[in-house]
Amino acid sequence: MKYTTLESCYTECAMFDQSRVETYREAYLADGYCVIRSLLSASEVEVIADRFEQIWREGVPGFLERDEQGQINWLKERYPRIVHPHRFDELSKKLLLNPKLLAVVAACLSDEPLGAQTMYYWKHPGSLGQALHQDNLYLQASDAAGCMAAWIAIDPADEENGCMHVVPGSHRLDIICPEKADPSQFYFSDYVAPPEGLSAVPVPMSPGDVLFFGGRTIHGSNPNRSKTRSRRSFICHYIGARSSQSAGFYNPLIRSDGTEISNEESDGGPCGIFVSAPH
Ligand SMILES: O=C(O)CCC(=O)C(=O)O
Repeated sequence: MKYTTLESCYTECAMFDQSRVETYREAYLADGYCVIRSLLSASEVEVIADRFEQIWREGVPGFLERDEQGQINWLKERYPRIVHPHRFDELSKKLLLNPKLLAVVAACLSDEPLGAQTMYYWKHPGSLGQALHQDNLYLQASDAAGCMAAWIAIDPADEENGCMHVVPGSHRLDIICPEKADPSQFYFSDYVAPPEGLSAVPVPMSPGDVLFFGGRTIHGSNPNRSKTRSRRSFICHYIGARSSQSAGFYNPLIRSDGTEISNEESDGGPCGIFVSAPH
């Protein structure tokens, strides 16, 4: 069956086994991340993929315009993503507030999750990767353990097309000040080297699998080296309601009922720079 809205897919939410949330939380607390296989159904994935193919084709007036060459302005050839689609796209906002994602994030954070950011990566063949980094350098949630991502695979993701890598155990570290990333491999300038004794592991995923990771967990991805396969993904970032401050770029934050609240703006990160850009 082909759905055209996420609402119709939500009936499949009933298949989500709430009793397993505690197991996911334990894995998250032990390693700094956990993967839930097939958390989103094939129908949900299809609705998301269709919507973003439409956005890619048509653009979004005021948010995603095409230039004279027909390129979408800030999506240059090797740049793989758009940021904050939930601010112009209702389906993306619904996905940010998807009850399955919120249930897992709430359990892992032991807090009410507030939606802070969405991103969609097309990561077409040849797109650059995103060097290893920690998200809370950018979100600056004042409760350092209180920010989290839900990374949803739209395509099969593996080492060839630039799947995610995470550094197990790095969630126990403080925020590390980044070095410069190699611009021939990564479109993002910051790079956090895993400290001695820790190393990055690839996380291959299938469509509908969701990778949850914390704001201090070191993670990133390599370039897409496939000649034919994109590595599409939808990503949600959350800040726990306990954090009264966070970076202004993520305001307004969105509660599960869709209402908006704004945190006090954080007055700077731990590395002596204030980064208000997306990461
Ligand atoms: O999808 C990727 O390649 C990187 C995503 C990421 O680093 C993030 O969501 O924080």
